[in-house]
Parts: sequence; C-alpha cells; structure tokens
Amino acid sequence: MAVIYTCFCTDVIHEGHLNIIRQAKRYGEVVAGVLCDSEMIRYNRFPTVSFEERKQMVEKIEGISRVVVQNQIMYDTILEELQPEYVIHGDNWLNGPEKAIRSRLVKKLNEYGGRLIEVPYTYNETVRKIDTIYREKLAMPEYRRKRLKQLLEMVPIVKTMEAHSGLTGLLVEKTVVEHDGGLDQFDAMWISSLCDSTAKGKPDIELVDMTSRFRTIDDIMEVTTKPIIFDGDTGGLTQHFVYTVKSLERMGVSAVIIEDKTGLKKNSLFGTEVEQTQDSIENFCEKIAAGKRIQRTEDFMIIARIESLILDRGMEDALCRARAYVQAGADGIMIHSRKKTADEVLEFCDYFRKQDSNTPLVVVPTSFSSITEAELAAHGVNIVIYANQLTRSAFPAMEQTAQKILKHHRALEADADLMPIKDIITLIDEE
Ligand code: SPV
Ligand code: MG
Repeated sequence: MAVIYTCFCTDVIHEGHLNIIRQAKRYGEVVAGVLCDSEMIRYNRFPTVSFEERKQMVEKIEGISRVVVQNQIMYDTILEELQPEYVIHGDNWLNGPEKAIRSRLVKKLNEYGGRLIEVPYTYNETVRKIDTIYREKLAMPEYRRKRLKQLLEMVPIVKTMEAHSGLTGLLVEKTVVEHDGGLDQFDAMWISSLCDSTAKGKPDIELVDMTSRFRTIDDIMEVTTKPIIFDGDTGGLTQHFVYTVKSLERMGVSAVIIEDKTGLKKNSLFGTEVEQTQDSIENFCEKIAAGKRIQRTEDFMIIARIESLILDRGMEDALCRARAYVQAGADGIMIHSRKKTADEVLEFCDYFRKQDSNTPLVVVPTSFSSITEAELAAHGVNIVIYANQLTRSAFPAMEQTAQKILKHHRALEADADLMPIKDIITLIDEE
C-alpha cells in the first residue's frame, strides 16, 4: 500500500486538518508527522500545549495509521526515512514564508518520483475564530509571562529584538525569513530604555517615568504575543522597584533586567566618558532580593546586569558581583561591554560557566556586532538582545526622506524609498 505523509504543526485540530486526512486516505496509508516545538516556533506561533499533548491530539485522529516526530522544518530527512509516495498539505503554503518549505519539498519529491497533493485550505469562519482565540490566548499574561522560561528550555539561544511601539512590536512579531535552508523569526522583545526614551525625544537617564514606560509595554502587548524583557534601568529605589516588579508581573512581562548603577544613570555605551556610579554589591543584592520576595509567580525573572566591564572595574569585580547577585536570587546575569570585540564578554562567560552551569546569561552585542548567535551560545550565552538596531535604522531613513522633501519641495523624489501604504496596512491586523 502506498504511503501518504502529512505534517502537523499546530496545537489545535480543526475541520481543515480532518479534511486533509479524509482526502489522504484515498491515496494510501496515512503517516502523520508532528513538527517538534523548536522548529515549529521558527515560523509559526508558539504552541499553547506541550509537544506530548500535540502528539496525542494527532494520534487520536481517525484514519492515521502511524504518528512520527518531524525534527526539521524542511522535509528532507523525513522523506529519506519514509520515502512516501505522496505528501499531502493544504494549499495555504503557496504564499508567505512556508513557500520555501514547499519549494524544497517539491524538489526532493521530484528526485525520487514522489507526488505532492494539495487540497484547498479550509479557512471558514470557525477556523478563523479558532485562530484568533489561540492568538489571543498567547497574549494573555499567564501564557505570555512564562514563555521566556519555556524558550530557555527549548532553543539554544533566545533571539530578542528591540521594540518601542506597536508598529515595531508588530515587526518583531511577524518578521519571518528564509535563510540557509531554514526559516527563522525572533523569539522575544526587548523594551529598551534607550529606544523608548529616544522615541519620545528624551535622553536615556531614567527621565521617562514608569507610567510612560508601562504605556509603551501596553501598546506593544495589545498587538503582539511574544514574550517581553523589560529594561528596568537601575530599578530605582528598592522601595519603588518592588512596585515595578508587581506591575510588570501582573501585565505579563517575562523578565526585568536591572543594572547595578546608582544615582543619575547614563547610557552604558558612554562608558567612562560620563560620570556613572556603580552600586555597592550589598545594596544591589538587597534590591534583587526585595524584588524576588514580592513576585507571585514562578514565571517572572529578575535579571541582574553587571556594569563592571563598562566602567573598567575589571573581570574579577564582574565575576564577584555575578556570584553575589545569583546568591541574592537573580534569575539571570547580563554582562555588558562596549568593546569593539566580544573577547572580554566571552572571557566573562567562560569563567562564569565554570562556576555556574545553570543561571541564564544575557549579552547585548551592540559594539561587538560581528559575534554570531552560535558563537555566543557556544560560550554559554542563553539570551541575545539586539537592543537598538530598529531605532538606528529607522532614524536615518526618516531623516533622508525629510531632507529630500525639503530640497525638492515635493514628495516624488522620496517615493522610491517608501513602503507602499498597502504593505503597511497588511502588517496591521483588522481585528
Ligand atoms: C538599552 O537598550 O536601553 C540598554 C542597552 O540598556 S545599552 O543601550 O547598550 O546600554
Ligand atoms: Mg537601557
């Protein structure tokens, strides 16, 4: 009997899936794959149930004779293993990022004479509603908050991109690329104090107050589902920080990163060019501990950011602080540097990993941007934050457009650089 293969990358079975199985049975024995979590989240939304539960859902569908695990987005390996005569899929992958999966599959099937069967994708009111409900579920605080911890278990490094508005949040939420035979998207969002302040035309000195920062979080949360890491600056006074922790946790933010500075905070990338004061280990530990005492769920993380390398205090000071902060309850350590190479950050990570194999490490490669995610992960880094690149790319583009219009006394010369309004509209959801 011929084998017909289909792959499930969903956490909810609806009539569209059942229709595919019904059609598939006409061709032979139906083998269903379940795409593993780490690959599913490279282009799809985050699953709301565990992989085991997703697999059990598929096993319960009538008409499927065998369920296997598909470990890669691309079908190459599974095709080699199963050599199915047919692969069946909905025709919804003719457009969008999944197109790349389809093209590669067709090529592979052609190599051995397999056939792709495509059935019209069921996208009626019910299916649309299910889709919306699941997306909305992911945005709820109890689902979003825990997702950073889930990601830390799931991926080699959590790729985090800066967002400072609903629109930049949407970009981080929706951008999917095809590269090197795979698909990829960002895992999480960073609400940078620098970019949040810059968007408001203000300096990054804790001038934008928490109410306003929370407003930014809210704008982003309203239109996205990905987990949020909040740049909490110094955390302010301990008596204030505990309120911040409570609010962030209630909103569904996954983590706050606070830096061990005190007094008038300036952006770290100024380094020692400006006066900046590092907090004492004792004070900062007390702040971390107070935050940990106040939080109510297991999901929320307080990450301690060490400024010793920024302030030229040396490796030993950074490592000593890391030990103390973890001892005080920090759920992660962020090590920052403004050097042009990643050497000192990697040195820190290597030393830190010798003394602590578990506590998540966070790195922000702004000045040492040539380092790759794989290199960081190889040195034990768990979260990489691209802290300001969206802001820095948007500003010169907007400035150039403003200059062109001023010079030419009309907008025509700028048109070629502009995104069609239609494309902006498709980025924004109607409901
Ligand atoms: C931010 O993005 O606001 C940060 C990272 O704190 S840095 O600007 O590098 O200090
Ligand atoms: Mg900051």
